Amino acid sequence: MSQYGTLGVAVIGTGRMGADHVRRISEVTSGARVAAVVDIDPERAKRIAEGVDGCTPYTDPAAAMAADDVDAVLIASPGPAHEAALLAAFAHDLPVLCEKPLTPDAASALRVLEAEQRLGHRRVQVGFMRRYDPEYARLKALLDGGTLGRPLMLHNRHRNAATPPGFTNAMIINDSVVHEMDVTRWLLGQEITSVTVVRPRRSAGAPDGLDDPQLVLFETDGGAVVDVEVNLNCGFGYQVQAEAVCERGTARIGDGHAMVTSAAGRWGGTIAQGFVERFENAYDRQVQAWVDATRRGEVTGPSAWDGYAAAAVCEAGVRAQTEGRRIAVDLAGRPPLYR
Ligand code: ISE
Repeated sequence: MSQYGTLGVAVIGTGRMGADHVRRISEVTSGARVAAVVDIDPERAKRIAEGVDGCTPYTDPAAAMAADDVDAVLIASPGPAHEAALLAAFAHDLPVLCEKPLTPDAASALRVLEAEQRLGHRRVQVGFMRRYDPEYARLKALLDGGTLGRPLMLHNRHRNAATPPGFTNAMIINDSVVHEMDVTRWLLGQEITSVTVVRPRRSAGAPDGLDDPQLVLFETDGGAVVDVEVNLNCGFGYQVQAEAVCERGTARIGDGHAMVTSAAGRWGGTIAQGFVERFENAYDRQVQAWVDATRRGEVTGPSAWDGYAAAAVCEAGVRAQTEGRRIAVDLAGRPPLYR
């Protein structure tokens, strides 16, 4: 690819997120095209590739990465397949946008960090897309500006209409609360030092075997306390809200007041029904930022370190859930590449 040429992206995994990224890169993103799609199901890969000009289907990620027209990789396969795909991308020294999780556990995330350090330069952006949501970005700018003083608490609400079949208690932490782990670290610029999980009675709306909702508490190395209501079968829609309580004021996002109607003696708005709808803009901006940075020869956004730190906090979170007590986060030292 020339410096100003179109970036040829291989999309690894064509499930819900992967297929949505293929559509996004083809129809929304500028400066990039989908050069390859990879899926273990050859028919699915072929079907998706047929819909995109000049796109080749593969079943093996390494084969796609070796292709001449592939300049960068978007990993959207299931979490357990990420480590192998990341290491293959490093072997070809290709830039990567990796959907969360970086890998499913802290030990494998550390191996990825070590491999990236052996390369000697950052290659990975992790798909913590909330950082690209305009409301979160405004909250971050406000906190960084310091006019409200230091942040003391962060109240978060993470509500989904319903969980998909097979959703487990560990997934409440690893799939859902992981987003608040990342935004807490990012918004506050602090590391999470411990996790506690408290559970009210189960909602009648929770499927068998799932303890939903839960209240998750983080403490940070900057002395902040953060709570997360994670409520994944609330029935009424998808809501993600955050309120920062600072020394001289508070700031809240996620109320969804983009449009309020008044009619027939009532006022109100609508609630998004899923994360693809609520965060569509954030996904678009995330991929565009990755493509733009890659074409400039830069790596920006959440790093492999952020992916590892989230994995370490998730491990504490799952233990806090099962052991019913406050668990300290076991975090390795931050290597110079990520400072
Ligand atoms: C899902 O994997 C996500 O990433 C969504 O943002 C989150 O709201 C949902 O609970 C997760 O299952």
